[in-house]
Amino acid sequence: MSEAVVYGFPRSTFVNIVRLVLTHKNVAYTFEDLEPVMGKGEHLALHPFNRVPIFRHDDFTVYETSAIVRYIDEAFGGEMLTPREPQARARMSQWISAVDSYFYPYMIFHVTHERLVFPELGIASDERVVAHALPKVEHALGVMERELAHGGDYLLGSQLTLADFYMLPCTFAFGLTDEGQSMYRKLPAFSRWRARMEEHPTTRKLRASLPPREPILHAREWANSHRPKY
Ligand SMILES: N[C@@H](CCC(=O)N[C@@H](CS)C(=O)NCC(=O)O)C(=O)O
Repeated sequence: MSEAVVYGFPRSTFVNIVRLVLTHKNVAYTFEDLEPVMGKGEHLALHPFNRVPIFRHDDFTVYETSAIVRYIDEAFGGEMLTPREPQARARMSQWISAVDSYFYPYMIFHVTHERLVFPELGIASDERVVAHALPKVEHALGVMERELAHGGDYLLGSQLTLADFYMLPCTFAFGLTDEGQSMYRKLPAFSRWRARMEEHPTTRKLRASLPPREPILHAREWANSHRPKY
């Protein structure tokens, strides 16, 4: 029996992408909470760029979420989440890259950190960071709305792919902010996709297994190290 381990901290957007894919494919895995050692030697030995997730499968260790989920999809059984056809694969990769470049940085790194993560630690929001990010989020979600308005259930139309699970955790966390909720009300096709994904048995199963949301303690340091300056 092979061993699969996800290393990260529970509220991490990228960690939850990996956990959704493992859950969907019915892969048994253990979760190692790195919160107490984030940025320390034990963590950096697994991820030299000081991030999570890291995934270990027996003696093979890999970091970077897009590499991890592609590996999981190929290395384990269960429903394939990668299309066979080259153009559909390219479209899936396009969405994955778009999450990394155009959705996550503004929805999570900027707005969610300022609205949720920092206030939970007693650190005031920087309104300039939020104001800079919101038009970028609006643009990104508008692109997604137009794609989904063609009538498909998922980002690639009728097929659920890695791209949908890649997008979901960002839209979940941003949806906890007031700005997210008011933006979502103006996006009917996106909101239908979000409801479909949130109600998916895979999402429900993972959510039911997660601990209650606690403040991200090591994020106190992000106010110095990661916060954009405008
Ligand atoms: N390019 C990385 C990004 C991962 C990332 O930014 N993870 C965040 C959590 S969602 C993180 O590790 N933050 C920890 C920190 O910055 O201290 C990937 O795709 O895995």
